Amino acid sequence: MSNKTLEDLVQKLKDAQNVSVLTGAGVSAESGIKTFRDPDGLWAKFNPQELASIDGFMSNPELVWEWYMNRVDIVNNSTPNDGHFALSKLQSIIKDFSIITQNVDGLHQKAGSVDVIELHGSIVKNKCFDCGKKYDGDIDTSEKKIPRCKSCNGLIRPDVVWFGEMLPANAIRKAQQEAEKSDVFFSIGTSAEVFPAADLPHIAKQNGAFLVEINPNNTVLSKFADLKVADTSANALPTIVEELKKVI
Ligand code: BV8
Ligand code: ZN
Repeated sequence: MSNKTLEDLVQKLKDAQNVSVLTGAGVSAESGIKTFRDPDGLWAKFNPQELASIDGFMSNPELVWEWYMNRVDIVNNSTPNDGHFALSKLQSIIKDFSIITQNVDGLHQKAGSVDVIELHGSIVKNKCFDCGKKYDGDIDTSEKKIPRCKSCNGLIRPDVVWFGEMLPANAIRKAQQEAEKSDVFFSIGTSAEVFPAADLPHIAKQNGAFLVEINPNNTVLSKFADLKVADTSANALPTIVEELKKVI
C-alpha cells in the first residue's frame, strides 16, 4: 500500500475522465442495514449456504423466503445515508462516473444515482424459481406462504444472484468495461471476498487506475490500494466531495 494522500486523490479526481466505484454492504451499514460478514452481520446468525443459494432455497424455501421478506421490510424502511448522497453528488460533478454495486437494497438509486450497475440483483424484485418470469413488485408478499407463479405455479423467489449462480451477463460485462477504463477506482464498504465482483478493483489497477479503498477495517484488497481511507463511507465521501469542489 503506498502513502498517497487525500490531496493526491482530489488531484486525480480533478483530472479524471472516468471514475468507477464498487460498493458493498458497508455503504448501507449507516442506513441501518446489516452487513454480511461483520461480527453482527447477516451471516453471523445464518449460514450463507443455507440462505443465499439454490440448494438452500430448495431445501427450505419458507426459511429463505422469510429471511428475504424480513430484509425487504428493513430495506423499504431504510433511507440513503450521507455516503450514498455524496456518491450521487460525485456522479453529477465527474463526467463519466459509474456506480457498480453488490448491494441489492436500491439505496444508491434512492439517493439519486443513475445507471447503477447491480451485480447481485435487487431484493425488491422477484421472479419465478421455475420459469424465470419476472415479478417486479406486483406480488402479494403479505402472506406468510411463498407466492406462486401465475404462469406455471412455480415458487416465487427474490431476483438476486445466489452463490453458485451466474451474475447478469450485461451487468458484469459493463462493470468490467468500466473498471478497465477507470482513471480512479474506489472500493467502498466491501470485504472484497465475493467473486467475480472482487476481481474488479484488480482489473482497474492492472489498467492503470488509482485505487482507493474506503473501509474502517483492513481487507484482502487493502495492500493493493494506492490510498486507504480507514473511515466509514458516510464520513469519508462527503469530505472528498467538499475537497474536490474547492479545486474544480
Ligand atoms: C458466480 C446475494 C459462477 C444477494 C450474494 C471465482 C470466480 C467466480 C466465482 C467464484 C470464484 N471463487 C469462488 C466463487 C464462488 C462464489 C464466491 O465468490 N464465493 C466467495 C465467498 C469465495 N461466487 C459466486 O457464487 C458468484 N457466482 O460467480 O457464478 C460460478 C459459480 C461457482 C464457481 C465458479 C463460478 C455469485 C456471488 C453473489 C452471491 N450473492 N448475495 C443477497 O442476498 O444479498 S453475496 C453477498 O456478499 C452480498 O451480495 C454482498 O454484497 C456480497 C459481498 O459482501 P460485502 O458487500 O463485501 O459485505 P461484507 O459484509 O462481506 O463486508 C462489508 C465491509 O464493509 C466490511 O469490510 C466492513 O469492514 C465494511 N464496513 C462496515 N461498516 C462500514 C464499512 N465500510 C464503510 N463504511 C461503513 N460504515
Ligand atoms: Zn413460473
